Amino acid sequence: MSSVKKYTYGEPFFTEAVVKEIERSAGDPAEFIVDKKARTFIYKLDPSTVCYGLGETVRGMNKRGWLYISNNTDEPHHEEGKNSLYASQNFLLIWSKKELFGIFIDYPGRLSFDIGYTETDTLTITFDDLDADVYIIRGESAEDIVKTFRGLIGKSYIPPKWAFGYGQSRWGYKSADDIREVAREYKKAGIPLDMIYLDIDYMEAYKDFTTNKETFPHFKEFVKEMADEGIHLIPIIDAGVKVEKGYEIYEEGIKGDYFCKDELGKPFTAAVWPGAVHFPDFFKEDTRKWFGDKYSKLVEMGIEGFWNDMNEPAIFYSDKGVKEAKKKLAAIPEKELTFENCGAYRDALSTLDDTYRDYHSFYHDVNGKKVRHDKIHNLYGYNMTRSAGEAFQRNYPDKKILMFSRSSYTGMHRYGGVWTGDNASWWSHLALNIAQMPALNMCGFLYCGADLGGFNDNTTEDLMLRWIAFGMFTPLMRNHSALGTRVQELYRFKNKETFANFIKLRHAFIPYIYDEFIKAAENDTMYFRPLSFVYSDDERTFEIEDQLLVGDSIMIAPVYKQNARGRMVYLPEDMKLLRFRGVEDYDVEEMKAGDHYVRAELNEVLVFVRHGRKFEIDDNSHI
Ligand code: MIG
Repeated sequence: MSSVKKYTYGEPFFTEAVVKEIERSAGDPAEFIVDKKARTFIYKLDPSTVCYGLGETVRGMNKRGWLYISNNTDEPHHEEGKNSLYASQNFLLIWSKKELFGIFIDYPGRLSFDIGYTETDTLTITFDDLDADVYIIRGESAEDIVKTFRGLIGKSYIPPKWAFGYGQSRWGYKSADDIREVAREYKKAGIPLDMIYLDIDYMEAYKDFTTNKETFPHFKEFVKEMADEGIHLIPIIDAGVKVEKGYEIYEEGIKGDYFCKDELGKPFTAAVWPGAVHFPDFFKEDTRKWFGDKYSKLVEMGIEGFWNDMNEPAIFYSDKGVKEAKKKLAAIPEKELTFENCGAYRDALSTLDDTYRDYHSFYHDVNGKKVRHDKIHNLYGYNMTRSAGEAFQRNYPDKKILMFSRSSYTGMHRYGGVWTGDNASWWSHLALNIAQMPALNMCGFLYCGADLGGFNDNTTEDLMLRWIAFGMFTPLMRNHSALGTRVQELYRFKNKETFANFIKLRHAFIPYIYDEFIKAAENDTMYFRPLSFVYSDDERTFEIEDQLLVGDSIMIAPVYKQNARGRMVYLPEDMKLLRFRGVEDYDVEEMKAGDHYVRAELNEVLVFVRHGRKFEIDDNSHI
């Protein structure tokens, strides 16, 4: 039997994360010591307590032992020391030998989860403002609790089936010819390719919903040309709208009063890629409708998928920031080359992109009420993506459009998926990718994936091979990298044949992957599960963060260490190991429960089939 209790504090903002009416319980949740003055919820952690959840964050699956802050941030360095990434999912599963429950905190402002960080045996949740709905979910098992939570927040977004193919992306494809070259080289190498992503370079001066007439001429025909090659083009859309007289979106935004305002009631201005931009106020229904309808400009040219970026929103700097920096610079004594002055120069400029200041200086119009951005900050990307999702449902009710976003909050999972942003070409980020997937799934985000091969820094061929061997199980399978880094299209490497085999394997796995994905979406279950969710009687499984159950039938144990030719794998039950080198080239081995050192060469993909389950592949699968 599962149960949900809802406790309301202060005046919660209506986030629309929860779609189910739950009656309000009186008092405080018995699980926590609530200190309203300090705005904290405190829970004593048992030595056996494991905490799962929080969506896409740094570190491992068990969130115990670190400080996580829900504060959506354009954070391009996903190091262990970071507290916030792009998204906030305030769902935590607390699981010890003594008890098991979930907590969801529906609060769009800054919220911190000190999970045994300050004091190893204490979980302290601290709110900026105690205006929140707090849900306590109980159930018989972790899966039961997740299912109940998912029932509260509504069904997950389902992308078109072709979006389960393989996509190539890179920041810096400058022209249609660059894109053609990618398509051609993939073909030449015999590596299947289903999508090419268009990063900001396809636009004219980084203006949303424009296409560059010089570098991407005859865009509609170009989209068709690629479609004829079996390739979907997926353009990026950024949150900020360029301030430019005569630019349709800007003019309409001003006329329709669709932008966020500053203290004085003028459209708030900040600098991002296009230079000065205004941010659409996605909390207004008419803004959402207006902006969402603009995606049709590209849909009418044959586009069937998008990725929403910079929607935390990311801000490079603002007028206020520049003024502050100038003032600080002016105060530094001239000509004195001292260590202190060096620090002062640095400090003056480093506060240029102080988003804390900027998020406190613009406002939204929520049903006629002025709400300062920081109070509802974590909802911005959600509402941008919602604006698109609502428009797609309205304008193309019979069509499925691919949509995923960088920033998110619970509720956005109904409108799109997510990618995990600017990771790096590091082995540790392949491990991070593994740990992040089930955490996202718990919170309703099923269509997700990371930049395969790594975004920042230079990749290596072996990292790419291992990452693709894992990425072929993630619903969103995209190779993406940053401008200036080593090129990493699969045809650039020596082992083209292996890469071709891997992508063909992905295709052959799609019937399984897609079925399991749809099952998870329809039944509010998880596509990726930690082992402990299924084998909770086996204590060992709580410590395994580098193996995952994928759907109901299989387990994977990716290799994520350089120069490793295998790894230790823990089998909680007898399983059958399928060792794939290609769609038709695989061995089968029966394996007993327990610890094993399992060889896995760079050209192999290992699938462990659970006892009594089936894993069928389709060697003729096309999408
Ligand atoms: O400031 O559009 O996370 O995927 O390639 C960087 C350029 C802006 C950040 C995204 C990344 C994308 C990049 N964008």
